[in-house]
Amino acid sequence: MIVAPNSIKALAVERARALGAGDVRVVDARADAESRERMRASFGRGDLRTWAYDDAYARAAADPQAILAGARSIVCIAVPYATAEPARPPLHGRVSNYAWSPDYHLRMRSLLSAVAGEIDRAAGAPVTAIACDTKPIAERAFAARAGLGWIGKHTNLISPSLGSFVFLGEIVTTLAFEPDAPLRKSCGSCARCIDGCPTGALRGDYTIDATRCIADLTQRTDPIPREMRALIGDWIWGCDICQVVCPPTRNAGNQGSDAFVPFDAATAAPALTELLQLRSGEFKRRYARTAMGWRGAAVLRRNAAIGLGNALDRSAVPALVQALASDPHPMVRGAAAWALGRIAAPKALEALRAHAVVESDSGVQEEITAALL
Ligand code: B12
Ligand code: SF4
Ligand code: SF4
Repeated sequence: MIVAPNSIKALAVERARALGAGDVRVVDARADAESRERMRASFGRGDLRTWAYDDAYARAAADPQAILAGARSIVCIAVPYATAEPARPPLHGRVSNYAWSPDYHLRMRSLLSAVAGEIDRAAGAPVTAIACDTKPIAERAFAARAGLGWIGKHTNLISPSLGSFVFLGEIVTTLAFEPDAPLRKSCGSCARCIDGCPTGALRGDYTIDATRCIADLTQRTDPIPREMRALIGDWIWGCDICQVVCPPTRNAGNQGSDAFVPFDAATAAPALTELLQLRSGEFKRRYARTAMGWRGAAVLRRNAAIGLGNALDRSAVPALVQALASDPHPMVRGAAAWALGRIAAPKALEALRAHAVVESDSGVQEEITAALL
């Protein structure tokens, strides 16, 4: 060891802050039994049945040894990302603020790698592993234990100074850094996120039925359950409602750096009829660089159709009729059928009846039948 662990901790904190971290805290890397139990309960209830999470995941995510053998500390980092919402004209979709700028995974990875490199250099050996979003680690629970904030009733980590619009990232290390203390805070009697959630996903006991969450629904690669579609409103990727209404997050304001400003208005608030025609070339050009680029163009076209159905605007009928007639993906044709049934203008119903005769996919046929009921 070239430098004492706590001097390395100070170095890491300083470097992370210089690179855009809003807060940095350390927790010891003991397995977190509470987290494991809460995850097991959540998976047992089926709260995350759209994800391939199981008991083995819960065990790994609650124990940093799964990421780095010999782990003794975790440097938990919060990077604020809230920036001002661009103007959104009628019939334009709404994108969550985490997805309207360059993919945060890349930015977080570069920040975490730089800080981890600094730690390794000071230690004189590789002693770190980094994680952000994609690895099995209970990021919010460890961040809360490190004192970055508390887990709110909307289930996100809320920093008292930054709010909940923060990305979380971790540097797991075999070095023993002095841990920071957790905060003694909770949401108290506040219930704004629960009242504000349009789908009833939040139970009020700090748990969520993620299958009802718009963030989950808009990422699904199979048809969105019919009973959930009207609740999605104009969101075409993710949802921010429970955080926008959250007092500490409102008070924190927009603390995201320029790196999180929307690429352009068309990415952050796309015209729904144009999005309905999105093909893979344009998809790659516009969305591959964002955090909404991993599910493909058809998912976004499907979401545009749902948004148009919810807008209940007859001017969208021609675009939906075209999608019903010619979209190559049955899921998109099915969503267009639903939207036409919801708008229920004479031309919309006529197109549904005409298309029923030629549609070969049984799922789309079923959507047409339901739309005409
Ligand atoms: C799967 C996933 C989702 C799923 C499920 C979300 C969920 N609430 O579980 C869906 C697609 C719905 C989702 C949505 C979003 N996500 Co997401 N998601 C994840 C991911 C990959 C795994 C989360 C997971 O394992 N969930 C299962 C639950 C059971 O476990 P858990 O959340 O880890 O931990 C719970 C327990 O540990 C427990 N717990 C443990 N100890 C204690 C103690 C107390 C006192 C309490 C109350 C609870 C508690 O509470 C935690 C929260 O319920 C994480 C990255 C990661 N590896 O952690 C990002 C992550 C949680 N997501 C993130 C973001 C930004 C979002 C969205 C805001 C994006 C958006 N705007 O659309 C929304 C928020 C929706 C919401 N209200 O939660 C951030 C959250 C940042 C933050 N400030 O908390 C993360 C951490 C990614 C990152 N690296 O920044 N997400
Ligand atoms: S992100 Fe939206 S749908 Fe999901 S829990 Fe929050 S308010 Fe509800
Ligand atoms: S809105 Fe209120 S209850 Fe919900 S997370 Fe924020 S402070 Fe907690």
